[in-house]
Amino acid sequence: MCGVCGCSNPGTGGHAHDHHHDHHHHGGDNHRLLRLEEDLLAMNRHQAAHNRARCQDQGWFMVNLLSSPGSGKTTLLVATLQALAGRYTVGVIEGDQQTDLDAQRIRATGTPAIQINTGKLCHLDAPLVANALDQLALPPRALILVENIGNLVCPAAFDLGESLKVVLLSVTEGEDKPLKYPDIFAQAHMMLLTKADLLPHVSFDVARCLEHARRVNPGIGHLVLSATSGHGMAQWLDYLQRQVATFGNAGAAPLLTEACP
Ligand SMILES: Nc1nc2c(ncn2[C@@H]2O[C@H](COP(=O)(O)OP(=O)(O)O)[C@@H](O)[C@H]2O)c(=O)[nH]1
Ligand SMILES: [Mg+2]
Repeated sequence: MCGVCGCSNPGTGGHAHDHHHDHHHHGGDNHRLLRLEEDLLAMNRHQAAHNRARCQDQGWFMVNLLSSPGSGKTTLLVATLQALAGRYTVGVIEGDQQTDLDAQRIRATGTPAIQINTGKLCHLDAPLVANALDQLALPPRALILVENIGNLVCPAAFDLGESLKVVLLSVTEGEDKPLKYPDIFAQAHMMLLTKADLLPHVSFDVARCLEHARRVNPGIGHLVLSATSGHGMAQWLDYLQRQVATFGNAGAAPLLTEACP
């Protein structure tokens, strides 16, 4: 989150927001902001633990997709849903500050989607996801794909109760991003280098990017793919299905639907 202003608490402080101050911040204010931030994160952790327990009870495998805006999250989701059609019961939670454009793209595949509009908030949090889970009302044994708000900073601080964190980085964004925004790469299980079809046209060193990512997270997985050309999609789908199967084997019921061939 915005560590300076507590951006989910309008009016508590400030930068780059449209509230105004007629005073200077003093030590006391900073202390109060820090307390607010700690309280907020503690509250989020508490709700995330509830979400995780609920997913475990229901046999729901929840994936959190994280990236900057435009890296290709929705395009990858649509391609994934089309490729996996009929294999799983799936629900999607779409986070954006405004509009339900992404939810519409998802629903066009026949998959139920809940759009969360966060307004000024720059990340999804666990209470918002709990509410979306209520609305999705999925049956037991389902796959839940969450598209977080496009942002490489704030979503890193908010556990949603997911089982898998996947960070997308498109090859047009530069291989230095894991070093510049280490928190999100440090937490992710998997890094997807997207828009691989553009590699011939941009200066992006895949090996270097991987080296940067491993510097902040030695255990991070990686795949190079393009949702539009299909390059690497088979590996991504295979990875996702293996994660789902592992989750099933770890105690929750397997997620394959009756309709699965
Ligand atoms: N060339 C190319 N463009 C892509 C690819 N994936 C997404 N895009 C484009 O990138 C833009 C942003 O994609 P979108 O999925 O909306 O990104 P999001 O904001 O992360 O959800 C759109 O114009 C997509 O058509 C890809 O694999 N290759
Ligand atoms: Mg999107």
